[in-house]
Amino acid sequence: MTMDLFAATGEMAALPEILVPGAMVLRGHATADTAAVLAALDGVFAAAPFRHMVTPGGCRMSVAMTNCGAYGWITDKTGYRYDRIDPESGRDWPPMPSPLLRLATRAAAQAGYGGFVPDACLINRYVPGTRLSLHQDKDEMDFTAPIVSVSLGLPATFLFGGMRRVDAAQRVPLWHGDVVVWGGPARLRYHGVLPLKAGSHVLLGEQRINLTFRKAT
Ligand code: MD3
Ligand code: FE
Repeated sequence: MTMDLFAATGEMAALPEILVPGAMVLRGHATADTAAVLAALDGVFAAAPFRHMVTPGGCRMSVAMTNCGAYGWITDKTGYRYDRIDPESGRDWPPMPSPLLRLATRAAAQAGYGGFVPDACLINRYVPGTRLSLHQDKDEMDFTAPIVSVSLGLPATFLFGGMRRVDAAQRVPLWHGDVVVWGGPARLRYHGVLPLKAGSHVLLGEQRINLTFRKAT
């Protein structure tokens, strides 16, 4: 008798890919969580709708953003920061739904960061043409904590640079369900996202949603 070892899920778990020391791609790690995550996000989007924030330089960001968790990342004319209050509603950000928190802690543990407890989840929405220019994530208090990112919907090309803006960047394709854990020596690298290509995803339509789980405080 020939056993089908992969019959239970219909897919093989890919081995974690190490991009650079500290950066690990878990291909498809969130795929099985898609339905629970999207259902939980509906509640977040109802309480804290996507908005286009303004950079300190006065530019409207093409990426639409919102947050859940105790803290949310915001930018306005006065600067970038984490805040407990959504400036659009004047209320707390919606709490981080359990399926999201569980996904983030599970992925972090798999990448070697047991005990990661995010207190912020920034949610980015890209439509075709939207990009995110090269930047560092350095508004958090504790750079020993990793950042966990979850990609949903249309694929994107992620740019992963070095410690200086001018350092050459490698291109990494990210697909629906991919999870990346960025910690250790990768935590302060420059990174960005190339303009999203047109397309339609079976579940999310003409958009990409990226969740980044962070320890803000
Ligand atoms: C590498 N978001 O929200 S996630 C961001 O796809 C952000 O929306 C991108 O960059 C997106 O700040 C990329 C991957 C990511 C997130 C944080 C990092 C990569 C990182 C922090 C350090 C190094
Ligand atoms: Fe970033």
